[in-house]
Amino acid sequence: KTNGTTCGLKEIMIGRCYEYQYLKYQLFLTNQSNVKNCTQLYQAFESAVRYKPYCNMNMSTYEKYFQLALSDVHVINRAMFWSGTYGVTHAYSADGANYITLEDTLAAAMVNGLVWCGNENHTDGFDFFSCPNNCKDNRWADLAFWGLASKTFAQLAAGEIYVVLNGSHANDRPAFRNNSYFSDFELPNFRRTGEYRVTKINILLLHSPDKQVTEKCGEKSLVELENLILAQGFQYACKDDPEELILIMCGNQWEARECQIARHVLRQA
Ligand code: NGD
Repeated sequence: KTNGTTCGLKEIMIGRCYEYQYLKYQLFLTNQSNVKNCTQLYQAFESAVRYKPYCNMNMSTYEKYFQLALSDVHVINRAMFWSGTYGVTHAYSADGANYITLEDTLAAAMVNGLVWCGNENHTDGFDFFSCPNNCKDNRWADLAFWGLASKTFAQLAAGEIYVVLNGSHANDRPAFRNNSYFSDFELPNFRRTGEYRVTKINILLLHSPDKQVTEKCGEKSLVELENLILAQGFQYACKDDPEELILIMCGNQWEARECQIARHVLRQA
């Protein structure tokens, strides 16, 4: 048992939709011919889930919602993916100013961080008390929203793309992991042909200050990933600890030994 549907789900989603289109993101992903009707978008979402038993969901449940929300969008040379690096990736992408993550698209921004589940017996059609987050007999129910979100976003990415991975996981967890959303829903769905094909995949491999370095570029799961990428016909590059990302991480871990070295170097400059 986890938390139930977020209170105010409808108002939050519609409010976020207006904020996204008229304030926050108007420079990046929306143009005037492409403004969406927020009520209509919410309706498409609601009709997929309200009064529906959670464990009956599947990968087509939210198709109409994503079609409406993401039609005509392409993300060229700025799409950024992440796996095990949510915080630092979003600090770096900066709400779409530097790069565009899934969460910077309208479809995902409207619900990121929220919880919801339908319930056929509840008067509201949502269960505000508790949501299952796994269905024994139907793995697809849990993936219905974020699986399709990830797949749809991967299909919009074009040109050079960026993937931020974590090479400091404990307990033998690899940087590139089977069963992650990135490996199951994003990597297989990058476009290989046409005007909007992906040309090159740039891996940014991070190591947290003062944490162990479990993998570097050219090692272990990164070799596996490189082979998959080259086999699909994309160019591959991998960089350990790009400096701009280290500085972001050190902003929150100023006391780490490696960050003190950075501070020392910066003072001498
Ligand atoms: O076993 C799980 C589980 N593993 C991860 N997560 C899980 N949720 C479960 N119920 N059961 C959730 O997925 C968790 O909330 C994480 O915050 C999220 C991502 O997991 P992570 O860091 O291991 O990376 P993934 O590769 O699986 O997924 C990240 C990529 C990224 O490029 C986004 O474009 O997939 C997209 N994404 C997937 C899932 C959720 C985004 C979200 C999101 N915004 O909530």
